[in-house]
Amino acid sequence: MKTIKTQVAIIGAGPSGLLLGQLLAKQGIDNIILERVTGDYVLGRIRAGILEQGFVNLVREAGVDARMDAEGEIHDGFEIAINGECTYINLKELTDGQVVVCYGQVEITRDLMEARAAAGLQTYYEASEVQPLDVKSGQPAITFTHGGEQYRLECDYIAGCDGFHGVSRKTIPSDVRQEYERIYPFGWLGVMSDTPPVSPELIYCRHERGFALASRRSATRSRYYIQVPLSDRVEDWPDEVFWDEFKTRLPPDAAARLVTGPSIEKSIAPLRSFVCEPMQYGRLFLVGDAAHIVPPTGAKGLNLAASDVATLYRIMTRVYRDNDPDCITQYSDIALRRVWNGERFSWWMSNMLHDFRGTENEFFSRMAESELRYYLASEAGQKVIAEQYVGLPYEALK
Ligand code: RFL
Ligand code: PHB
Repeated sequence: MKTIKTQVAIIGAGPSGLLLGQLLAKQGIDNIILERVTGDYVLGRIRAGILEQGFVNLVREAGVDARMDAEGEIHDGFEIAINGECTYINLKELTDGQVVVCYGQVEITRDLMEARAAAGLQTYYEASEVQPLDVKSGQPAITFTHGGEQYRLECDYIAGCDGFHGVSRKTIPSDVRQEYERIYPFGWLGVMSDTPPVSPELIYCRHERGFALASRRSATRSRYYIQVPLSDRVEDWPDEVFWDEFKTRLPPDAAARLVTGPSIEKSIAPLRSFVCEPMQYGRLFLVGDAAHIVPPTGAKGLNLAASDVATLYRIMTRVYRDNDPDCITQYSDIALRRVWNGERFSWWMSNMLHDFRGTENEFFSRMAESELRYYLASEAGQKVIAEQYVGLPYEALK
């Protein structure tokens, strides 16, 4: 067994692990990332598209902002449609100037991977049998296999950035770990196509046939979603069938502008709300999807991952720069307060925008539509949506 050493061992080279690694390196904190799959495989996962200002600021702090600034689009607001009738949520006006940036998760991840490689920071891709050990002791370690060789990585701390199916969360004993979950009775079918998007900003649609979202990646690349039953498979949705259904759920003026074309990616994602408490156990910290999942309706998944990264980065900076190891106990409470808020917002938006017929009765459906109409009709209601969509401020350490 080969023994290697670092200060912070990071499991997972998704956006959480890569962003954390880059920020720590900027502070002179040594880190090694272990990733189960190849870099190309990580970049094949098409996920989020909307970045809060807090995320953008962190990417700047990490020094990886050049392409995001050049290619990311600033969105001042978005539309919410109820059966084709649109209300514009003007984020900029409703929140004293805050906006969001539309820039795909794949692009951010690629930028972070390239910056990490350029800085000569160590990542073991295709690391298997990754196993955190002794996380309650003063000297944790991770064993793993890479290229047929067995390794022991000794470290001061472990950041579990390995997503919902990773190994880190399961390292916390089940009598310590509390999990909270809601599974939704439908999924999102997502389609990417090299066609000009129907709208310069996003349109979230509540429609009697089910939810739809018109998003984008650039002036020539569209990202569209529709709510589908959980039993559906991608093969049930040939392109023409998808385009017909998507068009039906769009507001009429957007539908008239819709340009269709071959899909370049098509997948179905289930919707889930999930939180694991606590997010810290000994010297192990859970970050991002390893600790929490939200339905994508509020565009919060990646943004919550970023606020965890911000908190852990500040804590690690204080541990190493100010020699204050006790500050690690603040992590879980600070992270969870923001996580629960994001969970609540995503759950609320999901309830108001989807069709729950089949599992909930018609009364639920009327309540959800009435609630959405109420919030859209008043400036106070729009502000409630806007201030959470742009993202709540990050909490400072004590
Ligand atoms: P990720 O991106 O899942 O990355 C975790 C990484 O850890 C690796 N890994 C391991 N490595 C070593 N050893 C192990 N035992 C390992 N187990 C796993 C994985 O290979 C992977 O590379 O988590 P991270 O970095 O926390 O980032 C979180 C975001 O990816 C996530 O919040 C968002 O993408 C959520 N999400 C969406 N968010 C949005 O805001 N808008 C969306 O439209 C949206 N769509 C999605 C999504 C998440 C999805 N998942 C998780 C299935 C669509 C999907 C399908
Ligand atoms: C996306 O562009 O993929 C996207 C945007 C906003 C959401 C969910 C997904 O709420």
